Amino acid sequence: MFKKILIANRGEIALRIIRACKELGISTVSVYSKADEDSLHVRFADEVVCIGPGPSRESYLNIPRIISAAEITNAEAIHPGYGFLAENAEFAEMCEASGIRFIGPSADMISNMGDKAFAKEKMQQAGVPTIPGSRGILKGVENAKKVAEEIGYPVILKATAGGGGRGMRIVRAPEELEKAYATASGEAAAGFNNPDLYLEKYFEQPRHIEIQIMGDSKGNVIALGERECSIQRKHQKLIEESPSPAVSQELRERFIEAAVKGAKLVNYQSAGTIEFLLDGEKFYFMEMNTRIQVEHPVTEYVIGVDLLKEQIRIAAGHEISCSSAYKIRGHSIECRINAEDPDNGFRPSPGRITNFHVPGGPGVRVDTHVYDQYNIPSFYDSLIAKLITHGNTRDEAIRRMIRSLEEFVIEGIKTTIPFQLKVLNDPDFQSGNFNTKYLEHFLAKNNS
Ligand code: MV4
Repeated sequence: MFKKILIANRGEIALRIIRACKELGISTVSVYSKADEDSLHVRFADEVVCIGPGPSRESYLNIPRIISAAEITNAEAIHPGYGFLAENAEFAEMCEASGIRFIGPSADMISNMGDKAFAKEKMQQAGVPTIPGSRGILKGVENAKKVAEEIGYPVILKATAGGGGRGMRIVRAPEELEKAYATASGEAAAGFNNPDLYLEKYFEQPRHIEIQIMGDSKGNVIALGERECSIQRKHQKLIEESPSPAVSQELRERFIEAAVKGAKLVNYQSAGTIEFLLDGEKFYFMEMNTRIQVEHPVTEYVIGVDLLKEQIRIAAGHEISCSSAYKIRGHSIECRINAEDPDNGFRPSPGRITNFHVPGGPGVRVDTHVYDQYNIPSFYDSLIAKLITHGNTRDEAIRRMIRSLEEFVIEGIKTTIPFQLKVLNDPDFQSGNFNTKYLEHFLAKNNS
C-alpha cells in the first residue's frame, strides 16, 4: 500500500480523500492556493504545500507545481479528485513519467474515453446499445445532412471533445442544420481545441442514469448499481439518488451487464462511471467518466462500499474487495448544496458564512469543507456541502432529506437549500415521475 498520497484538489473532495487515506493508514499531503489557506483540507493533512495564488490556472491546474510538490514531499501517488486535473491525460502521463502513481485509469484510457465519438464506437463494438447516429465523427455538413435524413429529425450535434453539455446543438429541421453545424463546430474548436462533431437522434425527455463501475489490474470489473441523475439545471446536477425509481431489478441487471461488457472490452481500471440515456425501457450509452464523481456517496450508502478506499487500493495494485453479489440496501439521496441564489438565476453567492449548523441523526451524512465564519472564495465552483440521506425506503430517504434540509443552518450567503426543499416536496419528485426536462419545467411553473 502507498505510504503517502498527495491530493491535487480542494474543497469537500480533498477532505473525503484525506479521510479515506487516514483509514488506510496512508499519510497525506494537501496542496493549496493562497485563497484556501484557511480551508479544512489544509488543516487536516499531514503536510501541506502552497502552490500559488487563487486562480485555478496558477494553482490547482498548474501541473509542474503539483508534480514538484509531490517530489519534494516524497508522495508516491496523486489523487486528482474530480474536476481540475482529474480527466487530464497529460497530467496522468506526467505523473507516471515522474514515477508517481496517478490514482485513476491510464493516460491512454482518459484520452480515449474523453473522445466521445471514439468511446461510443468502442461501446458499440462491445455490444452496448448506443444512440442511433453517425459512425464516429462527421466528415462535414453534407455527411451530417445525410445521416440526419436517415435517422430522422430531431437530431443533436455533439462535440467529440465535449461532454457535460458543452458544444451541443439540437437540430429540429434540415434547414437549421448548416448553421447549427457551424456554431457547434466553432464552439468546440474554441472550447476544446477540436472542431470534430458527431450526430445522434435527439431524445426529448429521457432520464439520465449512470452506472458506477470499478475495475482492477487483475481484469476484474464490477458494476455497483445505478444513480438517477435527471434532476439537473443547465447540466449541473442538483439532486441524485440510488436506486433510480425508474429502474426495476430486471432493467438493472441489463444495465449492469452492458456496463461490465463495455468496461471489460476497454480493460478499464479504477473507479469510473458509464452514463446512459433511458427512454422508456430502452437505454443507450452516452459517455464514460474516468473519475470518482461528486455523487459517489449515494452508491456508498446503498452498496455499503467505500469507493475512495477501494479506488486507492486498486491503484496500489490490489484486487477489488467488493463482491459482485452485493444487495442494494434501502435508498439514498444527495443534495448538492451550492453557494448560489436560486431566486436570481442561481448566480454565485460567495462570501463569509456567519452562522453554520449541520444536520445529523440517523441516516444523515454531510460532506463539507466549510465551517462557521468560513469565507467562500470566488475563484472556484460553488459546491459548499453535500447532504446525503439514507433510509430503508425512498420515502424514508426523502423525509430524512426534508428534515435535514430544514435543520441545516447556513447564514451570510445564499444557498440552494430553499430550492431543494421545494423540489423534495413536489408531488412529481415524490412519485418518481421526472426526467431531464423536470427542473426546466419546475422553474417555469414556479416563476410565473
Ligand atoms: C442527449 C440528449 C438527448 N438525446 N443526447 C446533455 C449532457 C451531455 N452529456 C449529453 N446530454 C444530452 N444528450 C441525445 N441523443 C439529452 C441530453 C440532455 C441531458 C442529458 C442528461 C441530463 C440532463 C440533460 C439535459 C438536457 C439535455
